[in-house]
Amino acid sequence: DEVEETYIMVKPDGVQRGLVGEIISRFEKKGFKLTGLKLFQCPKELAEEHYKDLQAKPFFPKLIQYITSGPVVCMAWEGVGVVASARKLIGATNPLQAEPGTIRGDLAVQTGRNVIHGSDSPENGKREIGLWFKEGEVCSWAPVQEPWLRE
Ligand code: YYY
Ligand code: MG
Repeated sequence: DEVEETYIMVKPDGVQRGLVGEIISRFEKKGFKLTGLKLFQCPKELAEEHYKDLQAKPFFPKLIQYITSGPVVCMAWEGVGVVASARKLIGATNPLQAEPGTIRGDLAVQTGRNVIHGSDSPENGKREIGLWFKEGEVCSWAPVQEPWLRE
């Protein structure tokens, strides 16, 4: 089992709706390690780079408009299997199809306002943390709960 990193972001609707604490809490309680955290107003160029694989999609301009419409909360989380597990905690892209108990399933109703981003692979986790965080903004630390999470 590999230690992975994932980039998690509360989108502007999640910040505006006061869901930041609730969302961070779900990852904390699961037992993952927070290694980076900041509130940030994203420039258009960064949003376009982050979503560059979706450049050709018809919804791309609206997506960039949405992500840059207010501050986001940028997070880096670390753990064994954290990438796939975070995607499960987040739920399906369309919140109406997301299972109850997931973040999108519990807290959102529309794909265009789905409150949170999570990296889709360990490679993209590294890439996105590198995009959104500067050198020195990601911390390496040892949580005291570690022996109580893993035998
Ligand atoms: O990884 P995830 O966020 O679940 O979905 P992606 O397919 O990577 O799309 C990124 C982002 O784009 C999605 O969270 C909302 C938006 N989007 C959209 O507005 N309309 C679609 N039909 C598909 C995606
Ligand atoms: Mg994606």
